[in-house]
Amino acid sequence: MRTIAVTRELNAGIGNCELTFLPRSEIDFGRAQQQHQDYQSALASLGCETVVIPAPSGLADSVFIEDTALVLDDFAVMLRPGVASRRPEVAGVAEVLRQYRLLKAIEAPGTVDGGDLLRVGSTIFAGLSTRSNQSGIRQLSNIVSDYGITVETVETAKCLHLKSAVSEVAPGTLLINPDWVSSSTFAKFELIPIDEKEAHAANALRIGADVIYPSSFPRTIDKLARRGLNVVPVDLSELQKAEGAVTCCSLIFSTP
Ligand code: CIR
Repeated sequence: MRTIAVTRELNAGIGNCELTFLPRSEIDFGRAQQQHQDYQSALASLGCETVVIPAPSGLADSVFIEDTALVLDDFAVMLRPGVASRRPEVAGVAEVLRQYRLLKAIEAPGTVDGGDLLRVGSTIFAGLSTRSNQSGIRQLSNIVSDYGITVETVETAKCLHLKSAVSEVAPGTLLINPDWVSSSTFAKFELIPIDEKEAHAANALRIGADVIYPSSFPRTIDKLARRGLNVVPVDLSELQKAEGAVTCCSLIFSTP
């Protein structure tokens, strides 16, 4: 099996990105491009074949490709992002994913951002957030239930997406910010709390036995390393100004 990482080029208009919890600050486009390049190199160094989709003009947030689709083993679900400005991103991603998977879709009035979907084994935890609504989560649940996958809704309020608050760093081991999401929801898993001085540190991208992770959270990196995890640090400081993180810049899946 090959591991594919689909990414999307950074849009020159990223300075006009959507922002929910952060104030707007200037993004250095050249630096952001270099950081995005380094992120893609990190994916390649871990054995991923990267497929890069061009970014059409006008789609300021298109680099955050995770929010447009959920790729599962047998099919992919094209999502319907919670903000209208991001919905035109979906079509270009669908064109690429249809080469690998049968496509299903979330329809209006449902909305789901991929950042709200945390898959752990046969469960998808779905964040009910400013971006993902009951209708979207219900549709997703109906789509995946035929394939033995269960959807559990998790309320989020203090952060953009569920995966801002919790992500998987090893099979059955979750990195969590317990101030942003209830630990009791994930009681059956091994939990690693982030360092409390690094509120945004719970988003990690697991690629097999390795974890791509922002270099801006050194205290939490120490914690992960002490647990024996192999952390591959990437500097994403410019994309973090756009409320981006490591999971949101790729769609990762296996293909023969
Ligand atoms: C947005 O607000 O939609 C973008 N500026 C950031 C999206 C980040 N997506 C993610 O973490 N899945």
